[in-house]
Amino acid sequence: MLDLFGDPSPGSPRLLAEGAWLLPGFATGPGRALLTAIGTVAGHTPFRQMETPGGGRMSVAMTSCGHLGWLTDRSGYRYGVVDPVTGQPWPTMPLILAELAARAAGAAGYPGFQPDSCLINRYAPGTRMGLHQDRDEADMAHPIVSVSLGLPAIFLFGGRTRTGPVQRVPLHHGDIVVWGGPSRRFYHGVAPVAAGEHPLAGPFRYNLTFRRAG
Ligand code: MD3
Ligand code: FE
Repeated sequence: MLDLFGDPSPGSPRLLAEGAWLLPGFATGPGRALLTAIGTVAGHTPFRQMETPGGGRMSVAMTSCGHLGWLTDRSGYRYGVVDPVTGQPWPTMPLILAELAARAAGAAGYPGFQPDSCLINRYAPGTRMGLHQDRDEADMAHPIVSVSLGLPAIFLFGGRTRTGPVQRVPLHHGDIVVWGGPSRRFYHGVAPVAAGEHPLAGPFRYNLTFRRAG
């Protein structure tokens, strides 16, 4: 069968870099339930395009669940316990999300991962994320678990410096990447998402990023 959205069955883990594992299709089975959980979270705390410290606006729409949510505005990047849009704490992390993240981390060799933050990124066609490092978390020893859903994207994965070679890794619906060890500090980004229609997610790519932020 012609499958435009990648292999729906889990594949063998692939080492992308020191400490970074691609788990192909690890989240394909629960994909529909994960998208439902995203909808529930977004019903409480809507997707928004946040302002950057430089005064631009992010093309990616974001929201969060769990104790801490990632924020950017004119005063900088940080984690916070209150959603500035609702004035309320972020919604509790749905159990299906927390359990998936812990299982994926365990499968990649990081047992006992208990995320306190899940950033939900929503990419419309044409949106991208420039090369950056994730360094707003208190303890960088914890891994990051990233779950891709909906439209595919090309993930850009560099090294310790912004310049230098960049790996291009296609990520499909249901793929999980666990970033730990040295790779935790590597530069990374997402190439502009191509237009399309995903059977479960419609015209969007979603990425869940689980972190121990506090
Ligand atoms: C590699 N999100 O939200 S997740 C982000 O697809 C972010 O939405 C991208 O980068 C997305 O910060 C990529 C994959 C990812 C996340 C964290 C990393 C890759 C990483 C930290 C270190 C190295
Ligand atoms: Fe990142």
